[in-house]
Amino acid sequence: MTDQQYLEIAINQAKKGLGQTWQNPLVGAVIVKNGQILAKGYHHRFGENHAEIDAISHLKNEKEGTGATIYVTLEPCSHQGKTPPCVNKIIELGFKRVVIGQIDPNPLVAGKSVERLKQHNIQVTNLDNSESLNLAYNFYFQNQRPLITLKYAMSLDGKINQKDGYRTMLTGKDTFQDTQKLRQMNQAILIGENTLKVDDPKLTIRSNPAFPPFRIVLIHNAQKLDLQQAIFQSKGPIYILTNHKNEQVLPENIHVLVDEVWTPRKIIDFLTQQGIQSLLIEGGSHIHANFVKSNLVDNLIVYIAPKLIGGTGLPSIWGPGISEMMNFELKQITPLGSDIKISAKRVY
Ligand code: AOF
Ligand code: ZN
Repeated sequence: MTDQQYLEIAINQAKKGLGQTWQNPLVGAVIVKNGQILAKGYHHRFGENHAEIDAISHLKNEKEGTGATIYVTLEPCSHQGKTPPCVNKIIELGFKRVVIGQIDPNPLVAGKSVERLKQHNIQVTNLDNSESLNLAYNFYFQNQRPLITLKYAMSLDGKINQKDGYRTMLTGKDTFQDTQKLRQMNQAILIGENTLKVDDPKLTIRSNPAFPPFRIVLIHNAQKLDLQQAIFQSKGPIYILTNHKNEQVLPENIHVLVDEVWTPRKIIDFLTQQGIQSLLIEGGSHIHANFVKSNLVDNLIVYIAPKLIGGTGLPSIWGPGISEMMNFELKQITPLGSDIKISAKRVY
């Protein structure tokens, strides 16, 4: 088998951790000696062993590592985090060669392990083919902010409801299922106060994942929250971004952060400090417009329902305008029951 093929196996291992690794990357590893796969492993869950250590733990005997090649989808770590540096273990066991799928963009690592391995005469090959495993993780470290996805459902005439202040169900159950997956793929979800009032959403994932996304709500005056609203009845961290102090006794999952104005840039800076690598914006149209205006949109997910609403409906993006159009590259067009999903990526 070729290096590419072994790394493919490691990539498939990595995918087993999907939904469990929170802000850590998906990583897989395969140990090979004399053309034989001796062990496979992956990062199972946030806080637990890294992929390399998991694979090593599946060797019959650690000594088998001596003279072997380890294929890892991400450069091994060189720092003491929640677990000790994997690069030390690779050196200690006397691996002969390390084949990686990408350099770790985390500044704590960022090429340091490759250097150390080479200093110990361990051969390193970077196949540069594993970036798609961790798009948001890579984006976060390369851009020092989360990857931002704007999502909305609209009619054929581009409206999100029949009238401002009213909830209109536009899309069907297949779209609902898809939006659940989309939430699961993001570490934070943002909505504004109108959406909170009108839709009364829970913003939860019905499958109850181990690390639910942070739910962020922009509320102008959060002095008195309506704790009967569905979002406050469900578990998981909630951050209220507001300009008025709250005076209630709140459950401990609800955090209120006060600032004079919460511009898109400030929201993103706050999420960056929290280590949030991906943000899904779920409405309403004013928040959409503000993020567009601030040039803070990387991906678009638009669900289109085959309906016409006419003149009274609120447009999907409504508020401050922009002088130049934003360009997107179409990534996918997917029929979902009677709806259509359009996925697009920003191009500069
Ligand atoms: C993982 N799993 O298999 C590898 C990682 O806090 P820690 O100790 O879990 O360290 C997390 C960092 O370790 C992560 O950001 C990445 O730089 C590096 N490699 N992380 O969670 C793994 N190989
Ligand atoms: Zn590690």
